[in-house]
Amino acid sequence: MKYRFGHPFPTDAVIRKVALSSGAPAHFSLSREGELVTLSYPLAEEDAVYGLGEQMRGINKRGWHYESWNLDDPIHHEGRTSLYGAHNFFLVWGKECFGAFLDCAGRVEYDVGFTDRNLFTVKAKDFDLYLFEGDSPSAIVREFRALIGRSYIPPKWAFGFAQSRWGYKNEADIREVYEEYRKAGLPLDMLFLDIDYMERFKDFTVDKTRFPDLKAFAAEMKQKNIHLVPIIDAAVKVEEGYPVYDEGIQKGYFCKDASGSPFVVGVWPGNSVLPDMLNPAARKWFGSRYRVLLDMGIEGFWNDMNEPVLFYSQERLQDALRIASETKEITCLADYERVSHTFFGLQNNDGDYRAFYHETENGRVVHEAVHNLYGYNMTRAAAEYFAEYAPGKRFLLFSRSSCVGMHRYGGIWTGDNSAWWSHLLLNLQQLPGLNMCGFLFAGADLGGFGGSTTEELLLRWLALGVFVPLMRNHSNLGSRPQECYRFTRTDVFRNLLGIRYSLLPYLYSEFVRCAFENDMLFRPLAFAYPDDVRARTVEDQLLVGGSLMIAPVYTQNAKGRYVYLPERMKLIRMKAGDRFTEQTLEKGEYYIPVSTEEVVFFLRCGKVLPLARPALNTASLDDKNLTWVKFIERPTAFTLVRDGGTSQIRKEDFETVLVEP
Ligand code: MIG
Repeated sequence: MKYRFGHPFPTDAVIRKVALSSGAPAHFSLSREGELVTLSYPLAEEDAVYGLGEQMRGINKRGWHYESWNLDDPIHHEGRTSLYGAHNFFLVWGKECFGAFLDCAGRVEYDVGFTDRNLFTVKAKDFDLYLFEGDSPSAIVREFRALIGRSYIPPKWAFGFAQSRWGYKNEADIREVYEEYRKAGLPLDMLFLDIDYMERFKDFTVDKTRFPDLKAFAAEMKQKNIHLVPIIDAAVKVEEGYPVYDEGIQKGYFCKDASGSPFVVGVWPGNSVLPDMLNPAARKWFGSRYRVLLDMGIEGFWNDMNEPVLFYSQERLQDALRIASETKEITCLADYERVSHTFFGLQNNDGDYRAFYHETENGRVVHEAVHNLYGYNMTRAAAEYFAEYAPGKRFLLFSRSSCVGMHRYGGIWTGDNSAWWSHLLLNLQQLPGLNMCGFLFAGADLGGFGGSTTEELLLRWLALGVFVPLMRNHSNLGSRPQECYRFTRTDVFRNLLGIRYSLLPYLYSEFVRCAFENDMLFRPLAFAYPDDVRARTVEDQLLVGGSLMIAPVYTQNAKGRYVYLPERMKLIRMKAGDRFTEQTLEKGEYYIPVSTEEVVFFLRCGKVLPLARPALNTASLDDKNLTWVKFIERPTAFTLVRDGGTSQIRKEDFETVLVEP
């Protein structure tokens, strides 16, 4: 059922035509204040609310308030309400079971039992509301996903391990990381280039003093089975003579202020302009700029700063400077506050998001009304161009900012987390919400982006990361270096990374299956064991695909943890290689010892798990000779996907293997 409120801007999130229903939507009561619509739903004690994509605060979202307003938040602690993505799908489950999607380009506010524990409200203007009914959460998610289209599938090499850091500044740095990985026998598929590869942070340029011949370097690395993955930022430097700037200005492709002049903002390159990602011609043009790097043999990118981040707008900065210079003396606190606030308020200021415009197919639109579509359309720009550049080829592409709809074009990483134990748990808790919205290719910065990681935190984080599609160790400029060879127990890191490659045939096959069947790769226990009251509240364990349950350790100095088994399962312990030990456990609560040297997980009853020999990279992974871990009494089918990994997957690439007990 679909209902319209106000005049929604078309987001292209939905790929099917759905007729508008008449009358009032079920489940909610409605109220209006001007254009703002509030949907209210009374929560019963047993009601849980799932979804909202990458939002923080648990798998069950009840008990807090959230906002869909794409925002760069480098220190996202529990007190915050919005992150990088706008993922407006949720599912209410308790006395009834239904799903809702707000197809909305602007701000949406959720109060999920925050103000009143028993009341859930959603506030927005100009949106389409889709309601989904079904027997189970999984069925509802499937319905929603069918409506928004198939999830992006990256090339197979993108399921390998990636090392990244803001601070690798030239070819020598990248080479050194590669050499260290190789010397230590640590598996690796990708090395990331952060903004320092560019010439003064200018998109689609390469600093010749740092990377004299990126094309040759990329080819050499590819020979070694390493893909270089450069970053692209949203904003374009203002600089005459820089072709991307000149062309964009000449064609009128940058966002403009009310008077029609390009809107100037400060980001890494200094004064910059924002490509109008919502103008189809500008989007096409921006996408085609990736060609410079594609021609150098680059096959993967990450799109950053596309909320979009505004460190300042030129106008607001001038105001702040004026206020400061007019204040000759600070004689009272009020003077101080006036001056300091003008500066503190510069970044990502709401007023600035109201001060520039997009030229869309539907006319001129103020940015504020379509804010959440910016990163989505930057990524779409790239993906649409890749499809033209090399039809049928799969590229790696993921973005920091996103909105439902972008899941068809690329994956995401969850932005600037911190080297905190709580963010390891957050990583786990974000995954089901993301999967519900079609973001299957996702991951967090392993080890934590900001702050100082520790060997123990990184090892524990990797023990979760081995199950997550995007497995990337990434960290901030100036933070403690955290490449896997930086610590004392290199052999343990080697084993953990090796386990990732052993698990790859399973993960990859299940990922592809989930994309084709609109399934979730990561499910809360509640979804699989709906009648189990205990399972319905588990916030720190997940099902991974059809066969596995994981329960990672996420506290410091732990020697293990309590795990809830909602049914009989096999505990699998892997330390090195594709070797494992197994132990059958009945349904119940257990304290499971888990050292930092192993990956422990559970095989569900009636299921099988293929394991490959560990490999140094995906290219040398042998997915023909598999060992099967089994918990079955009769022959059981498993669907393997063993395609070449670089061209579009077809149904014919699915192989059903019958595994004997
Ligand atoms: O404002 O390019 O989230 O992954 O390393 C910081 C530098 C800009 C933010 C990204 C992070 C990246 C960093 N970027």
